[in-house]
Amino acid sequence: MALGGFFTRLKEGLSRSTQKLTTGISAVVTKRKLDDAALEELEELLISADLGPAVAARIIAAFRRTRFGKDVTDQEVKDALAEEIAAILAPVARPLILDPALRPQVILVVGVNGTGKTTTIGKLALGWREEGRCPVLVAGDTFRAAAVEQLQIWGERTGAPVIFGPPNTDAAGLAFDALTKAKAQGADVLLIDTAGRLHNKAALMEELRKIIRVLRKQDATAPHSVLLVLDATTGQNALNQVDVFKEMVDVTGLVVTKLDGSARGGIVVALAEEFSLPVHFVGVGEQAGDLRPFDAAEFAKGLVGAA
Ligand SMILES: Nc1nc2c(ncn2[C@@H]2O[C@H](COP(=O)(O)OP(=O)(O)OP(=O)(O)O)[C@@H](O)[C@H]2O)c(=O)[nH]1
Ligand SMILES: [Mg+2]
Repeated sequence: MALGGFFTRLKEGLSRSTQKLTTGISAVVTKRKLDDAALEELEELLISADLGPAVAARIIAAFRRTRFGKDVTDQEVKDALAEEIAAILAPVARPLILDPALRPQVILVVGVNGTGKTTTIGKLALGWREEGRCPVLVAGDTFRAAAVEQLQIWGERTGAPVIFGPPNTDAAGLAFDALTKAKAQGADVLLIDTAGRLHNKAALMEELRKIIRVLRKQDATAPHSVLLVLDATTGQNALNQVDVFKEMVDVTGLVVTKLDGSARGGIVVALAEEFSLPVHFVGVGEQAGDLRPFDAAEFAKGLVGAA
């Protein structure tokens, strides 16, 4: 798809977040100078749009320096906001690049249940297949039969082999075997799906750590990426999820899904500010083509309706 096409898709996906911000901006700046009261309202708006208090304070301080007491239009405020937001996002907008020297590059996909792990794996596999790479998928969520089936459907759609075991197989053992097979096949990427919910946090931590321990018996550098998938509709809760998973495993990057179903796209800005973890991809729909590399300027413009 052409880049222009993607920007349209991103804008559509972000429309609920955008609408919330733009309606608010119009209400604040219409026929008014950017005075103390207006800046305060703008700050509240940014916080309510999930950008977080630290980001909101920083943006308002910049506005105070450059535009205080001036007559401003909606468009000027949106453009300036987009610029400030893009500057915050730029350092975390880092693509997930496959290292051709790794055969395979092992990617562990983690996150609480329902955030979009399995769907994201399917979308990634499709994208890489289209680039002529060979991904292999592992159904590491072995507790639910439906989880295995869901990954198999993606396997059929993308032509990527899916490695799975009988119900309740040990996920670490399965991952170990999958790595052996993927190596033998000369696969480029091994994408490991994991369970989002175990009976408690300690059990989930033990399971994830065991998968990593076992993989390292074959490849001391594995997993090469640990992707944490976050659901934008959960808003501020996504921040807690990063804290929890960072404690369990060495998260290397984020994927933020369901931006299309949410007015909480600002959470990506709060995540960037708080954790500085790379944001590799954003999900703006359920379809295979709806996972996109994260672009700071595009996202910022889409979010505030600047373009
Ligand atoms: N609208 C929208 N829906 C999404 C997106 N990503 C995933 N979904 C949907 O979210 C639901 C949950 O996705 P899954 O991929 O099953 O999530 P999961 O993390 O694997 O869930 P568990 O296996 O239960 O832990 C599915 O209905 C997906 O189609 C997105 O970017 N936008
Ligand atoms: Mg799943």
